[in-house]
Amino acid sequence: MLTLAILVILAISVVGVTLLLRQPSDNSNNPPNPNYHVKILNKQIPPGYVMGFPVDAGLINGMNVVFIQNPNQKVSIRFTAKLSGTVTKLVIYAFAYEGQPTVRIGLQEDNGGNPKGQWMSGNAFGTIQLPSSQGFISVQLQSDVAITKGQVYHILVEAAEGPLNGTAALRTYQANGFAQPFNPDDPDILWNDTRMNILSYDGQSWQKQDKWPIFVVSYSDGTLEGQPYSLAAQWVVWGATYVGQTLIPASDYRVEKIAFDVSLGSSDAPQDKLYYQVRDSTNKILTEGVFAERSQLTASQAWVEVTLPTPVTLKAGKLYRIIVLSPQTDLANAYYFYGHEFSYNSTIGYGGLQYQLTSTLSGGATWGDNPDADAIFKLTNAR
Ligand SMILES: [Ca+2]
Repeated sequence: MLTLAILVILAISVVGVTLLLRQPSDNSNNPPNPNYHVKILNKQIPPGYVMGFPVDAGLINGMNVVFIQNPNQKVSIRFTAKLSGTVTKLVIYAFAYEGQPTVRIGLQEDNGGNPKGQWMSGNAFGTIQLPSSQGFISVQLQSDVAITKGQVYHILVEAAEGPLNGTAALRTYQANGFAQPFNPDDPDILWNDTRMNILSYDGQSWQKQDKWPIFVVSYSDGTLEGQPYSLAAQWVVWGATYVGQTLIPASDYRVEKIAFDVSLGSSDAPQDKLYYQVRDSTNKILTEGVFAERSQLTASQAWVEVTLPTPVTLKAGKLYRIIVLSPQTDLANAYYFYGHEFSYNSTIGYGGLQYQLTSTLSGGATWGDNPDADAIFKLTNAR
């Protein structure tokens, strides 16, 4: 079993590396989709306040899988409903590891932390034969079901045939982050869910896996909730390729510390150190400096935090880019910059479309924002 998991992780990390070469789109300096409503709160931000997208401190790398090999085994994605509504469809990230297994995916109520053992509405599930290609799997429920904000539910996955014709695999994050990335009340922060987890059943008892789940709940009115990323990925920083996060904060901040999750890449030692910049929507550099010396970094991803010489003001509703660069380094793969991507739906990723991973291949002349990805980052308000 361990060998299987490692093979899958290796396969997934190969996918991650190919993404490094993805070309940014050419929507330079445009704010996100103008049809998207930008939320402005103008909340009073206290000194020392920290915000950003650290799921699990951002340091646990990679993906994992949970297997279902026979009808005794089940997997649950436990979550607290963020919304009330009528659920019509469930989405998970699953595939056939071997054979052509057919699984049932549905909703159950909670009973003391575990699934209750019966489908809501009698048949609030869908059945699907999993493909061997990895991807989001969507099932329509046989019967729609109302769920209530604040209540705990389980998306239960089990064999729909006996014996199971193969091995089903659910992809999860290794990270024990228990949050939905998008918080409709305040896009600047995560929506924490202390009850979120992955549970697995071996035929005897339920066990918590402490993994960050991948799932989306779709309501009859078209709204969605869940954790829509499916890939822990890295982007390269070198030469004219800079990477960072675009943000349109919902409140005013006076930022004095910036942190990203970075590492040395796979090439030889970079010639230049890493620098940071904060730019506004006109591409003007508001502040810049050294982000990390080469000697500070290793091949393992780690938080690097810098204190700005003078705090920089980020105004609610205005677009900013916070980026890292190494302009005198001419080795591709010199530095890696980490984030999460392949969002099932970009509007329920971290910060919705107000926050997006950004990159340039032209030394900052034009920028391409990536609605389906967000950097791992942290900002601290001045004290
Ligand atoms: Ca986002």
